[in-house]
Amino acid sequence: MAQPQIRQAACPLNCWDSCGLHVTVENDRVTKVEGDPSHPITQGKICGRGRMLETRTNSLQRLLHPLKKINGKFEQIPWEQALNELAEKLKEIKTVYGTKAVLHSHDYANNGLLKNLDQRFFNCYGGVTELYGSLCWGAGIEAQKWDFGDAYSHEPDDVYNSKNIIIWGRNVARTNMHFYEKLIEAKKRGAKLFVIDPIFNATAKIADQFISIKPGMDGFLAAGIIKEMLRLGLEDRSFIEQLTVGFEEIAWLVGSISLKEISEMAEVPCEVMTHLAEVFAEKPTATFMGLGLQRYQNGGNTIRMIDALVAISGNIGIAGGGANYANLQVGQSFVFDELTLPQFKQRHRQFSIMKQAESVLTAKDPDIKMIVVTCGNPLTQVPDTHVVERAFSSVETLVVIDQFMTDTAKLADYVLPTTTAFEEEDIYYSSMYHHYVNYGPKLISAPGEAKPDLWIWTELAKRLGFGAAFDFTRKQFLEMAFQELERKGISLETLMERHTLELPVKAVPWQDGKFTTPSGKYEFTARFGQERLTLAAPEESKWRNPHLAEKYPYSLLTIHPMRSNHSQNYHLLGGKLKLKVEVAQNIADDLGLQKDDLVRVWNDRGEVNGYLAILTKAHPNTINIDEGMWKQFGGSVNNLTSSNPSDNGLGSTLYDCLVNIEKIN
Ligand SMILES: Nc1nc2c(c(=O)[nH]1)N[C@H]1C(S)=C(S)[C@@H](COP(=O)(O)OP(=O)(O)OC[C@H]3O[C@@H](n4cnc5c(=O)[nH]c(N)nc54)[C@H](O)[C@@H]3O)O[C@H]1N2
Ligand SMILES: Nc1nc2c(c(=O)[nH]1)N[C@H]1C(S)=C(S)[C@@H](COP(=O)(O)OP(=O)(O)OC[C@H]3O[C@@H](n4cnc5c(=O)[nH]c(N)nc54)[C@H](O)[C@@H]3O)O[C@H]1N2
Ligand code: SF4
Ligand SMILES: [Mo]
Repeated sequence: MAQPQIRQAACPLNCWDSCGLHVTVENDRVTKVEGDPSHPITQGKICGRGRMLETRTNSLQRLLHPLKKINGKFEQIPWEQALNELAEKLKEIKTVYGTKAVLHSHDYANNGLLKNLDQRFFNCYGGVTELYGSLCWGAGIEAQKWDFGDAYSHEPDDVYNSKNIIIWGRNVARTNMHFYEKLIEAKKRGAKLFVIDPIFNATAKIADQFISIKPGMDGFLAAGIIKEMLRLGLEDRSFIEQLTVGFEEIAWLVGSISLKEISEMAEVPCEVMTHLAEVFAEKPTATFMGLGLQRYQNGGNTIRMIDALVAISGNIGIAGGGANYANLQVGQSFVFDELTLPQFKQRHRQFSIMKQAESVLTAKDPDIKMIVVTCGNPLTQVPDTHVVERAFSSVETLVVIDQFMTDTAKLADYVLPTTTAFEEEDIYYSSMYHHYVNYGPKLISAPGEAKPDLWIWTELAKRLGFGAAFDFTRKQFLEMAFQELERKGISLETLMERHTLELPVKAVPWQDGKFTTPSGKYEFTARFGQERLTLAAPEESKWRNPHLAEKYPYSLLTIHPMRSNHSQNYHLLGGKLKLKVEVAQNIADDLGLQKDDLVRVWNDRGEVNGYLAILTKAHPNTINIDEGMWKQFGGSVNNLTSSNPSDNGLGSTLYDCLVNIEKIN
């Protein structure tokens, strides 16, 4: 028996934190996953989802062989047959209908850099129908591009320079645990902490002040704070005059509504807005936005209004300040085009990721003949599940590459088993929070016939006549993406040796006052002839849709689960899982509902049944059902959500959702 060895590795999960790991390996098996104490940001601590990578790797539910559905039942087939048949189909589609008849449906279930090579495959094939936008953060990213030119955050330790810290719709304690640790430390060092959220979450519990808000109304709240700031003369005149354009427009906009009206709509008292104006003016004040905040039809405008508040208060480009949302600088360190070869794409069509199902059902010239799903589980994660199910069942060939038999995989004609992170080499980073890239070596062999995604692309490429494009080792692919970094003296070799490296990004973005907008300044105004910054309520609200609001009086949030990364862990948790419907106290009181009652939550799109829990101190008329649940455990809450895109077209409206609720037997 070999002695257990502790190896350094990296968490692959789509998460703010991108942790360094210590993985115990014994006889070609992973037996434990812990934190790597030497990682500069994550410092030896990891969450339950990270520890469960052990269960995920060793699970008896892993897919071990290629499967083909024959007469409605899956049968095991050899890889050779699966690859030959798929290559034949791809050739035929290309000749008869053109390559755009293939849809590549993907998400970002794995943060590995080499996961992007699926695009290399589809580009070399000739270009397929791809998805644009993002269910996750699309509205906010686009909003910050209009305002600043890009979406950049301050480096993690800069929070220790802040006098005030505003956590605006980010569930830090649950989704971003290392930032939570920093918040506790910043508080010890004297910073004041404010949490703005419809839910009194674990982060709210450590706040100096919790501001409860009606879901989707944060743009109004920001406008109210700006209004008070201008009334009290607290704005940063020199920043506004020297470094921005369009201030008159926003001053006019906030002047077009009274503080009282804002207070009534956002359900936040006037004096709270006055106080927050003073807090923002007491610089430096750092604002950390979450992603839940912008999953509304008005999501782009919400983020723009919050950006505007941060700008007007003069908290841009200063240590301890910032409109922190995402940190795209991190990913921009790598040369993606070398990996994905966009120049080989001859034909091209795009569907909105939100509307992918509707688009599949209505596509013409050509219609969709094949869907290939990678790093995604659309049947659980994409809004409006019924339509997704119809669309994904409607095509001639559905191919799903996954590690487990997910709800999406169950619909497939071919299911291809893939490796988990410890069975392949890659590097991992997240453009959400910190700016360290981690190396994840291959630690163990894959079980059964599971193969890396890259192996699958390579084998298909050989059969389709573009094998040369994949004739590289994993290390050579990583080197391609590292070209820019090598020029700056940061080498892949060093990363492989040290396991984590700091990327050369700006610690305090926009400090030089040079923005990457067309005007070179911060822009309160529109870009590219797009809509002006506006004050808009959510689509599903009494202001925009009074009939709907009468029928469905409650706002449904579908936030990220504590113990699972989206749909990735539920089947591994064990025990009897129950779908939990969390409601604000007033709903339980008004409807006479009690804890553990079986309830039905419904709207025109669908329904979900689950057991009631009370959300203490949540904003009135708010309900939450965590996302990611599999059919067998109660079903995805996306049965209820809308596939409409956000105002700027690039984000989802997953939380812009009205429902009703009743007790059932
Ligand atoms: N445990 C766990 N952690 C995760 C993930 C996971 O699945 N599980 N997923 C990872 C991924 S991919 C992402 S994108 C991030 C997301 O990280 P977060 O942005 O922190 O989480 P979300 O669940 O998207 O958003 C939830 C927060 O937004 C609040 N919220 C919702 N609507 C509004 C609103 O209108 N106004 C305000 N002010 N607040 C609102 C919710 O009450 C909640 O506190 O988390 C990452 N980390
Ligand atoms: N209602 C509602 N819906 C949501 C959200 C919400 O807040 N509310 N959040 C949205 C957000 S922020 C996000 S980011 C998306 C996430 O949506 P997805 O990325 O689709 O969700 P996951 O469950 O993380 O992963 C999907 C599948 O990828 C597989 N997978 C993991 N690693 C690999 C790999 O290396 N290769 C391959 N081929 N497959 C792999 C997993 O086994 C899993 O089945 O969901 C969105 N959907
Ligand atoms: S899921 Fe996030 S917090 Fe948990 S171990 Fe992975 S990177 Fe760290
Ligand atoms: Mo996400």
